[in-house]
Formats: sequence, C-alpha cells, structure tokens
Amino acid sequence: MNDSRYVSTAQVAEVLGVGVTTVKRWVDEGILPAHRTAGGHRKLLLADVLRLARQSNFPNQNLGPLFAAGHALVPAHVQDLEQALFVALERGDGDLVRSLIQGAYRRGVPVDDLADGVIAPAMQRIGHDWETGKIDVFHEHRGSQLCVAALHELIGLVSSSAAGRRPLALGGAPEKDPYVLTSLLAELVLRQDGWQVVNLGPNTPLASLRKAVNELKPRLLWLTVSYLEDADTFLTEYRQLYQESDRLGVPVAVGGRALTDSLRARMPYTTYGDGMAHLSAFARTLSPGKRRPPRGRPTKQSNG
Ligand code: B12
Repeated sequence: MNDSRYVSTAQVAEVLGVGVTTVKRWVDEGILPAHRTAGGHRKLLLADVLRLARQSNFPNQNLGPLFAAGHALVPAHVQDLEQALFVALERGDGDLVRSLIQGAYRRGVPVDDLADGVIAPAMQRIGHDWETGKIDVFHEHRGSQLCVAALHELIGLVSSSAAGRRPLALGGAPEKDPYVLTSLLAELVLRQDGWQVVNLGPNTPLASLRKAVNELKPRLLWLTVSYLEDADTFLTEYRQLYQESDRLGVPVAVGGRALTDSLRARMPYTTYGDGMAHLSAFARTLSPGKRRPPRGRPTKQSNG
C-alpha cells in the first residue's frame, strides 16, 4: 500500500539535491530516522524530511516532486493560497480545503505560515462576510468545521518520529471559549517542531488545566484566549495557573484575540505571541536540539 506519509531515500536525495549515499549516511547517523513499511522497505517520514529541509535550507533543494498528483493545483504563493482557501471554505468544498491545506504543507509551507498567513486571514474574511450579512451563520460554521477536519488529518502527517524522548507541551483554551482552530494550530505547530502534545482544546476550566500541569509536568504550557466572559474571574484563575506553572518551572506562552493590551498588562506570563510563528520560535528556545541549525550539514536531533 502506498502510504503518503512516507518517502524513499531516493526521493529524499532528489528533492534535497544531495546524493543517495548522503541520505543513507544521515539515516545511519540518526539525523533522519528510518522506518520499515508493512512491505519491509526502508522509508523515511515526510514530516522528518520537511523539517530537515526547513532547518538546513539545502542550496539545491526542490520540494516540488513531493507533491502528490492530486495537489498539483495548490497555488505557490501564500496570498493566492489564502484566496483559494477562503473561496473553498465559503463554498463548503471540503475536498478542496483538504487538498489546499495538505498540498501546501507537502510543498514545504510550514504550519506556522499556514496558520498566520493563510488560515487565520481566510477565517477573518469569513467572519467579516458573516458580520456584514454577505453569508449566513451556517456558511461560517460549515467553513470552520471543514477547516478543523482538514487540520485533524494533517496531525498524522506533521507528527515527527524523532527518536527518543520528545518534550511535552500542554495547552488549551479557557472555560466558555469555544474556539477550536487556535489550539489545533498550536498543536500542529509544536508537533511540526518535534514536540509531543496534549491539547485539551476549547472550554477547559483553568483549575483543571492547573491539575494537568501538576500531573503531566510539561516542558511548555500554552494558553489561547479568543473569548472571555468575565475578565476578572479569568485573571484570578489564570494567576493561580501561572503561579503553579512557575513553581514547577513550566514556561507559559499566551496568545489569542481576547488578550487585549490592558488585560495583558495585568497578567504574568513567560511569553506572548501574535501568531503561531511566535509560539514556534519560543518553543524552539526550550528545546535546544530542535533549534534550526546553521546552513550546511544537518546535525543529529538531540532528545529534548
Ligand atoms: C469560527 C468563528 C466562530 C465559531 C468557532 C467555531 C469553532 N469550533 O472554533 C463559533 C460559531 C463558535 C463562533 C461564535 C461566536 N462568534 Co465567532 N468567529 C469565528 C471566526 C470566523 C474565526 C475564528 C477563528 O477560528 N480564527 C482562526 C484563528 C486561528 O485565528 P485567530 O483567532 O486570529 O488566532 C491567531 C492569533 O490570535 C494567534 N493566537 C491565537 N491563540 C494563540 C495562542 C498562543 C500561545 C500564541 C502565541 C498565539 C495565538 O495565532 C492565531 C493564528 O495566527 C472569527 C473571525 C475572525 N476574525 O477570526 C469570528 C469572530 C471572532 N466571532 C465573532 C462573534 C461576534 C461571535 C459570536 C458572539 C456570534 C454570536 N452572536 O453568537 C459567538 C461568540 C461565541 C463565544 N462565546 O465567543 C466576532 C468577534 C467580534 C468581537 N469584537 O469580539 C468575530 C471577529 C467575527 C466578526 N468579524 O464579527 N465564532
């Protein structure tokens, strides 16, 4: 069976513009972990290859051939991709939404760029069309559901096989906050960077998140806040969560549309980000083995 999560050593050599022996050496040295498929062949995970390509930026790399035939229509530029996704979401074309999102990732667009440059702006336009009465609320719900479904499918594709222990990230959105995409994108970005992730998703009571921090002892806690019913209650519960995380040495990354400047001024946190690229950049500082290596020869990933 042809499993699209895997690529062969020959394909990797071709798209990274290096020799097959070089790829085999990386496999032997553990830079690229190898897997046996059901048929007994040695294969590499697409997610590992894309990460290596992003980290090392090989001078002769051309990721085009990694494109499955069905993804040939994915636009090359982020703005065109955003326009195409917006149209597909508003039209309710689930197959196209899936092709665009998966195709873009396969083509080498990192999940953080996909989140900040494609998905968030496309959803913002959908919200605007709803606000101005151009579309009905059902169009907006349908678009959100299709986007969530396509991103769930991406989880398997981005999840790295990096050998050994991977650092754990934990996160979610507070009680009454119904937004799903934000946490899902945080999960994808962190998985892409080689983390293990426990995503508690929307509507998570902060007292329970505090228990989860205690029990799971993550290396990073993220909190995404898109909607707040009562800022004062949130602040009280959030401060307790932060205190506990701080006591355990767990850094806290926060973001989301509901965290206004004035609210943030009253909150302790380790880092705040406007987008998923900021979350990814911060997460990389916590996991030295996963830092983007300087151009040139890639290094073996250390075990977080
Ligand atoms: C989808 C959607 C919904 C869906 C959510 C479905 C779901 N399962 O997720 C549902 C139907 C629940 C919904 C409900 C409502 N919604 Co609504 N919704 C949206 C919409 C269209 C998209 C939101 C989204 O998912 N965006 C995608 C995410 C990924 O983008 P983002 O939020 O910008 O997040 C980025 C950054 O903030 C950052 N970030 C986020 N979290 C984190 C965390 C960390 C650690 C870091 C570093 C960064 C970071 O990175 C992200 C990517 O760049 C927005 C429009 C918009 N402008 O976004 C309206 C919008 C937010 N909704 C709006 C409204 C009015 C409502 C309702 C009140 C409607 C109603 N009358 O019922 C309810 C309120 C529900 C509630 N309790 O909040 C308004 C809010 C207006 C305002 N000023 O507050 C908006 C802006 C639409 C509009 N233009 O009017 N909504």
